[in-house]
Amino acid sequence: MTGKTALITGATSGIGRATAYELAKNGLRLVVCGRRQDRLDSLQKELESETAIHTLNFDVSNYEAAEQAITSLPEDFKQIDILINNAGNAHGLDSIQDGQIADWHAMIDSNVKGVLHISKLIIPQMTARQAGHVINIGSSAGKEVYPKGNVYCASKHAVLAITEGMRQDLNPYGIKVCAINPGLVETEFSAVRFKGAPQADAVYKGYKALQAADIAEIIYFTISRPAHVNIADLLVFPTAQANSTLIKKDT
Ligand code: NDP
Ligand code: 8X3
Repeated sequence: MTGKTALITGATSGIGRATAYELAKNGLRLVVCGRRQDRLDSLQKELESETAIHTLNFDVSNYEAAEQAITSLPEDFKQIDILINNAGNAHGLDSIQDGQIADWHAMIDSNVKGVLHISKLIIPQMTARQAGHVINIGSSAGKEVYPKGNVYCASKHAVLAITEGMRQDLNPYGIKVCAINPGLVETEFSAVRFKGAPQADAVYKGYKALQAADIAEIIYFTISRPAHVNIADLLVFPTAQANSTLIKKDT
């Protein structure tokens, strides 16, 4: 793995940020992406003594901005060996009749179109080299639908469909494609979903949720398997969680 370059979207928080730390620790070079420049700057500062790191500030839902950012990569960061499509969020938790159009657009634009945009910009260099690894961060919400999850669940079902499509289309090129599908992970995810409202605090109370570092370790395990091994699809829950709605809480 040492010397390979990974591009991580959504590296300014949660799973993406923890993955940047885990991969840097294991000698991977990094291109880290997000929209919050102060966080990209601090990530660069914290990791630059450990590995070569380059930051890119763009919105994954904006194809032109993404293209400009990827094109701007300096020569020694242009080859991306591992693409981690992680950027995304839920926006709102509402019954279908009450959902906000702006929330639906945000989820489809970031979680679905964002994955397609960055994949379109990176995969052609992988097919040209006949090598590469794409990891899409799906969700347990891509495998089941829960009440009021409607559009978020649809976006993550789409991520799984895209992942399967990629695995088939990229099979002739020897490119590995994987979806990692977490259940509840304690990150800024719920603060974003509930727009900072107090409901967000309750989501991770009364049980031990997965931590971002748990998923980061799984991502490193996935990318560090031997050349002939592709972890194709992985579902991971906290022990307290059996499915999207069955969670064993202390009280
Ligand atoms: P966080 O809110 O902590 O992190 C989300 C990251 O995505 C941030 O770095 C944010 O960066 C980035 N991001 C969001 N939208 C965009 C956008 N339009 N353009 C560029 N960057 C964007 O949440 P998580 O770490 O939990 O989420 C990461 C992924 O994991 C998501 O795809 C989420 O759906 C998935 N997931 C999360 C689970 C959980 O329970 N937490 C469970 C299953 C899956 P910035 O704001 O700086 O742009
Ligand atoms: C995040 C997990 O259950 O909030 O994808 O949808 S959940």
